[in-house]
Amino acid sequence: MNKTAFITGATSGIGKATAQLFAKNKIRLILCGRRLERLKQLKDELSKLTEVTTLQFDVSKREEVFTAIKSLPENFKEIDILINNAGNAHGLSTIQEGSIDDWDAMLDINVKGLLYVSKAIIPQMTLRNNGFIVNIGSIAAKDVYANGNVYCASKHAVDALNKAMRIDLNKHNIRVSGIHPGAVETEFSDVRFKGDKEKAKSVYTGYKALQANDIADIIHFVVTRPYHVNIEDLVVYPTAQATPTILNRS
Ligand code: NDP
Ligand code: 8X3
Repeated sequence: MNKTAFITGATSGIGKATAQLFAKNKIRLILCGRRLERLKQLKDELSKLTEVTTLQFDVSKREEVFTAIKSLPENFKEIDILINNAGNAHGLSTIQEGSIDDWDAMLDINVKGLLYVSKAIIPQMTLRNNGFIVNIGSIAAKDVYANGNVYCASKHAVDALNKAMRIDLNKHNIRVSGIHPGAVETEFSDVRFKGDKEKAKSVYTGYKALQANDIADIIHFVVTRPYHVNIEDLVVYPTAQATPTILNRS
């Protein structure tokens, strides 16, 4: 597959697993994240399989996003597939006790970051009337659970933007898909609980959570359908999870 994919949040979890699977399938890669050392390691690993370039930037910093994407080498400027994956939950508190810094982080990264990256990449897609955008939402985009308030709001916004993109980009022949995972065992809970490893680990104990590779498989399936097929929206839970809060840990 002689395509170029731009993956945000490629330094960990779902983004990294997607980069690894795309590389095996010879998709050229633009890997993004803030942690430079991880970007370098991943580039070394995946360059054995496909062409790779990296961009270090914070998706929530508007200038950084546009400057980084503008700096892409000429042979990487045509992007076929955008995976809007970078994001996290910050904190898990009631609305009355939540931290405003956490709220800002989630809205700036999960919503505005996705918008900035999309705004920088969409023009070369509309010009070519060709492209594929995959937005990583969450079950928190479909449902709201206790203490999830602002994270759920940020992912509901991703769901709305996913629908809006599909409508506005329809006349440009651009495919837009939303993928909404339940519990995936990544660094997600480390970030949510600010490095409290015990608390993070407890999220995934007593049942088999989804693994990053499971979501990467689904993303790869979605982007490799024939061009006339657009998988609009996909919600995926671990078998042990029925809703955000009903988990069979037996
Ligand atoms: P990880 O914490 O493992 O990965 C998050 C990735 O996002 C990292 O590569 C991180 O890179 C990047 N990132 C975070 N903040 C920024 C930022 N400000 N600028 C640039 N990159 C950033 O979590 P997951 O892989 O689980 O999460 C990926 C996506 O999947 C997120 O959107 C998350 O909301 C969603 N999701 C996760 C679920 C789960 O249970 N794990 C379930 C449903 C959805 P770096 O730190 O290097 O910048
Ligand atoms: C991550 C899954 O249930 O923690 O989006 O919101 S959940």
